[in-house]
Amino acid sequence: MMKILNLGLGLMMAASLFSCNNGSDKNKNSGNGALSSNAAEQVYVAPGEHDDYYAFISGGYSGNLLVYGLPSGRMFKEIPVFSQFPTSGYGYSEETKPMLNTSHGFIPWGDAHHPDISQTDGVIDGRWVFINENNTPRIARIDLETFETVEVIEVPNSAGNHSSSFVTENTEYVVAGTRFSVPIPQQDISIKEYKGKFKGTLSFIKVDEDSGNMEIKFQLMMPGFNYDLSHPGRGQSHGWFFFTTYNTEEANSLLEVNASQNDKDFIAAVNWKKIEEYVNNGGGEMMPAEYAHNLYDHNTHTATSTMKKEVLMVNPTEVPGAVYFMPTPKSPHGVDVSPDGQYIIGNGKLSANLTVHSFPKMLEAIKNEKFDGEAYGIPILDFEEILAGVVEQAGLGPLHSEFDDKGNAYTTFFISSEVVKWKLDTWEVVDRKPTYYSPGHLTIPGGNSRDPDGKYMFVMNKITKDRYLPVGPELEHSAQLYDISGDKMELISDFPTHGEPHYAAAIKADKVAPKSKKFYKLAENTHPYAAKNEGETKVVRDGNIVHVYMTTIRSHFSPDNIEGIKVGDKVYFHITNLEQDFDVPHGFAMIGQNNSELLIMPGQTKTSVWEPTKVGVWPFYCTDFCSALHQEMQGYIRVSPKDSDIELDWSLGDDAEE
Ligand code: RUQ
Ligand code: CUA
Repeated sequence: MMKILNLGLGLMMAASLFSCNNGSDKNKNSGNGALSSNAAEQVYVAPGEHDDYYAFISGGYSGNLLVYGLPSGRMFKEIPVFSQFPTSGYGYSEETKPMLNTSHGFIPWGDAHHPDISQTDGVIDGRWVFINENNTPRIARIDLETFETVEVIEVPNSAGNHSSSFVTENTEYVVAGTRFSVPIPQQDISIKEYKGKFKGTLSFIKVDEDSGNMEIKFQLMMPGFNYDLSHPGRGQSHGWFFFTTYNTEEANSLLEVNASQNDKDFIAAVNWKKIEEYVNNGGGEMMPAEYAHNLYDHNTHTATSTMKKEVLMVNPTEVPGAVYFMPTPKSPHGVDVSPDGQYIIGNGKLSANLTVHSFPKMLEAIKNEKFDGEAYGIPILDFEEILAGVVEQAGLGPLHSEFDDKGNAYTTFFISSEVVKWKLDTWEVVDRKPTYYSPGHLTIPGGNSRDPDGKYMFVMNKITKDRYLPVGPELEHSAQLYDISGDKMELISDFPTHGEPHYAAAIKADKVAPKSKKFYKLAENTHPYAAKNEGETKVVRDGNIVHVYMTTIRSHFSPDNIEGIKVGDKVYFHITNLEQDFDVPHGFAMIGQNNSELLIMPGQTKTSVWEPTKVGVWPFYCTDFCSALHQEMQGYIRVSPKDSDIELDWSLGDDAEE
């Protein structure tokens, strides 16, 4: 959570000029607000009916991605990304453990922030969602046919991977930027040597057009500022990427004071096309690095983790014309680009005004060398020369902006707790609505594209407020949904989200739902331990390693009786679900197993390990209610002492194999 409220007295006094809604006053529902039956109708999705939009909301410190429907605000799925997830066995099964591998070893948790949907021609296409992990820098890709995480790439030379993971308008790149600058390469030096010695990298990760596979194309070695957020240019500004910075003071302690000294920080404008060309012509230098690249295969149903050993580093001062700094007041947080690519909005989080830069003016200023000094060899553009306009007194503490299809922008204000609608080109405020809590991000479906949608907007909290029944010391996180189709925004509902929601991406349901996978074809299953029919099931011993090739079908396991397992064995249950129909997973849970259950989709094989420690006869069962005879879906394993000479034996019903 950001602690902006702790800032100087001046700001607090300024804040008091604005009405500060904190959610405790129920009478402040404005206009024909949330309690009217009209609003209820607008979010009512009748039983059995489907929502119009998918919303992919960050699960924040759960490390996961949450799938919601709009306008209902109903949650459909929690997709595990950076954290182990016992509901499906993600990060617990042998197949998915490699997804959480990093250069620091296996990491069971992550802090997810900004989902972004892939684009084609500047329009979101519903193929993949990318999301960043802030703590141990990583970017993940989620496949929107299976709604599963299929790739995770670690970002080396980075720390606090926050200005990530936003895509360019043809998904050429997914971009990541470091929030914390660090010594590069890492070394044992005094923290006091921060200034000048610590650096920040911006990473351009190439996305394969067909497979979606990611590969770090190059990293830019930037001055040791904090790179907070980023957004791609589009349309006329396609080929550029914009990153906000704070702490251009390069302080290494008490940043809340020391990083708020400069009146202006920068938005870094990066001409990635120019750097790409430089790199394609042999520019840049390979430097040693260690980072994991983890890839899940839908045929083997297995992830692999490859440790990469080097990365291409580019020094921006060696590529003339590639990087400029745009001075932007008051520690900008979000940077957002208008749908036509003309305006770059800097949300100065300690400011009451919004600064809007002009892309055409920026190009002019570059051409005419209208510079105002330089920082570490990077030209600083003259503020007045690139200014498109200022939205005056819009609110306090702007964080993020999104856009509709009618030339309006919407900005969240953390300190004055409101969302403000204003007009691009004229910069006039046309509407403001309280959000009842200190908001962070807001989302309009397609908002980060050339083609935003004008129907709904939702605002997500930073600091939780009492919108729901209390559930102990921490209140539940929340989003508020507004209808933005009219002149005035109308609050139509609240819905809870889980984990700090950070950002979300949303898309029309008909771009995703028709492609949603129904089951995996058994014929395409190339898992090395798959048993594709009950005849292929077996138990194989190799020293103290035992492989159980097991199948599931309504409503039994094959085999369901196993004898000859001994204390000290390491038993691998490889379970293939033989079902070939929509929505028939089976589960597997073994008593006393130091692991999670497995939930196995039709046609899939999953593996879990069990190391029995006690002699006896131990049951296992299916955890998913799969048929009227689900309770009968169970089995036994006999565990004998370590030195026992009981032979391996397995069977199912009358057709027992020997
Ligand atoms: S941000 S604290 Cu996306 Cu405004 Cu992360
Ligand atoms: Cu299979 Cu319950």
